[in-house]
Amino acid sequence: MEHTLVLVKPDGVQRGLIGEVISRLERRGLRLVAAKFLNVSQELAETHYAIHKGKPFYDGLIRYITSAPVMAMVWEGPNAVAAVRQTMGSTRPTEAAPGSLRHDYALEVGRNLTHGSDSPENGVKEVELWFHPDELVSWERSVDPWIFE
Ligand code: D4T
Repeated sequence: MEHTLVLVKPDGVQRGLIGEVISRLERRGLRLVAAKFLNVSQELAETHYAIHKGKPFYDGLIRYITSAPVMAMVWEGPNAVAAVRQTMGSTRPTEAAPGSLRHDYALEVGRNLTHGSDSPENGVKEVELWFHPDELVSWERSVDPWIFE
């Protein structure tokens, strides 16, 4: 089953939107695998956003993600990566589809509430970066056959 890393970023936590994010992912049918609430270290932030090093928004991005706690989660399901990104909406909130989280709750790219892995391969890498293997819970729901084909 495909895994994806989901972060409720500091703005989402401060604005009391952890429950809203979880609720929308549950409603979609995705299955929660792991969750933890943490302050992101400088080292973790730099590793997670290594691909953006050198870009004009990099320093602000690192300050933002380390500025307050985040809710880090692993969600699974068929096409979990694509499903989560669709539920979140485009990176730039003013380009996000109506009804998506970023459309409904955000205005600026540097305060876009959530993170979701951008490919199944990065999903695997990011889950390994943020979680120990023994933090992942393997379980079944009685409704799974009504959601997973
Ligand atoms: P994350 O990784 O936070 O889910 O964002 P996305 O996957 O949707 O988008 P991304 O990797 O392109 O950008 C990472 C992060 O950088 C911020 N950002 C991005 C920014 O502040 N200014 C910018 O111009 C861009 C492109 C927002 C998300």
